[in-house]
Amino acid sequence: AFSLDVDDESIAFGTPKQHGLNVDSFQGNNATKSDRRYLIYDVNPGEGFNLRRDVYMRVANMMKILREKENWILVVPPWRKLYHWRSEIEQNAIPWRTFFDMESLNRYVPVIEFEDFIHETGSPRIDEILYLQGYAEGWKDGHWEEKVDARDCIDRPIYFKDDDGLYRGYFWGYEEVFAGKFKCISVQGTSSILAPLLLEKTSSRSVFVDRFEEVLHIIYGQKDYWEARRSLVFAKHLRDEGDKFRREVLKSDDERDATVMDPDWTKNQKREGSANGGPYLAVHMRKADFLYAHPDKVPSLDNTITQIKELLKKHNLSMVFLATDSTKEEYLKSKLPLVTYNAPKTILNKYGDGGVAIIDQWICAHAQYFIGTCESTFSFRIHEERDILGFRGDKTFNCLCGDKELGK
Ligand code: GFB
Repeated sequence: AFSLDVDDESIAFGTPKQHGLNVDSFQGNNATKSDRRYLIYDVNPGEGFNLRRDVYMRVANMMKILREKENWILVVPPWRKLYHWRSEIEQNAIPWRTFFDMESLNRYVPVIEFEDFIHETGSPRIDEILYLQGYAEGWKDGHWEEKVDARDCIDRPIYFKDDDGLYRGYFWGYEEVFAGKFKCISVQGTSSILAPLLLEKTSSRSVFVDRFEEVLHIIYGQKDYWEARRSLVFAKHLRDEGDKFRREVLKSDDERDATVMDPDWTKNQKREGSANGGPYLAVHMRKADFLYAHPDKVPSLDNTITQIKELLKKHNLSMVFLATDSTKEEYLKSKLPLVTYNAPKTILNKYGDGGVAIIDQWICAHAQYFIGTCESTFSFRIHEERDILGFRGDKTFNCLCGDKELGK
């Protein structure tokens, strides 16, 4: 059994507490608190964890533009229970520090938790909500252009006006929180299109942009994308747990595997091929709702086993690490030299299904060879992590063939 001694109770969720991170230390942030403006955001509740990480990068890159003009601080939304988090434990109002290293995020743009925002402004008030949506009429004449306009709400708003004229609704379980103004905004384009709106069209000090997934990346795959991505370092307690499993079960550690990283991500510039990885093949096998959403991408058990056997032989490996959201038993019966990470109760209770998933991703990211499930953002994020660690592309950007592609 693997257990981790975490003495910092504030990391765990359930009871929001101050984490004490000091945004004033953010490089270049010399301004006083009084000129701060706050950008709070959130994503459609139905979206999964790894798309949410992608949306964070879109927001962070827009923050760069805002900060060229004004002292904007990013407020990250507490994690509410996601559709894929099926364990029978309380998983609401989870702070970001449960999953991510806030100091690393702060090296890219200044970021605070929502509870810090309330603490800092001394009030549960959000000045204004902008609720993003598409255009009711769709694209005109099939012509796509970047645009943004205040419009009537297409769907019935999830926030409502109370008798005092204040907007109430779900604010991550904080019942005292309310907003002063609310507007629906139709938008088509990248997140930069929102900058003039925030800088010039509103003077609200705190603005909550909901449904941020409606806007796209500013320059996908370019320098800013990767900087924002690299700043999304997993929380140390999760990396430590993954490292412990690597060491004790997979004979894998950073010195041997050439995956030592500087704690400050801005100092890491890994050359492709510099990382060797641990002596195992890692497989991410996405199942559950993927079986219905992307049936062509999920191979049968037999075909998965055949592909794994071929890879073991080709790469001269004798151990398989399997990360999956399916029942692991069927694979364990497959007679493959296979191991899985089975989180002890202490870890699950403290970090939830989200934390356990990150540990799986971390272990996959350190394998000599990785193969994931096509189209899964869970696998995409592992690809990126390996890219950052310095793995070769051909040992990273792989996905299992579905039965159709194999002609079976
Ligand atoms: O992360 P995610 O958006 O990736 O959603 P996809 C999948 C979730 O399932 C993860 C769990 O965040 C985990 O909670 N999960 C999947 C796993 N694979 C593993 C694994 O190997 N280990 C562990 N511990 N957990 C999309 C969703 O998922 O799939 C969409 O974002 C939709 O909402 C679509 O459901 C069908 O991109 O794979």
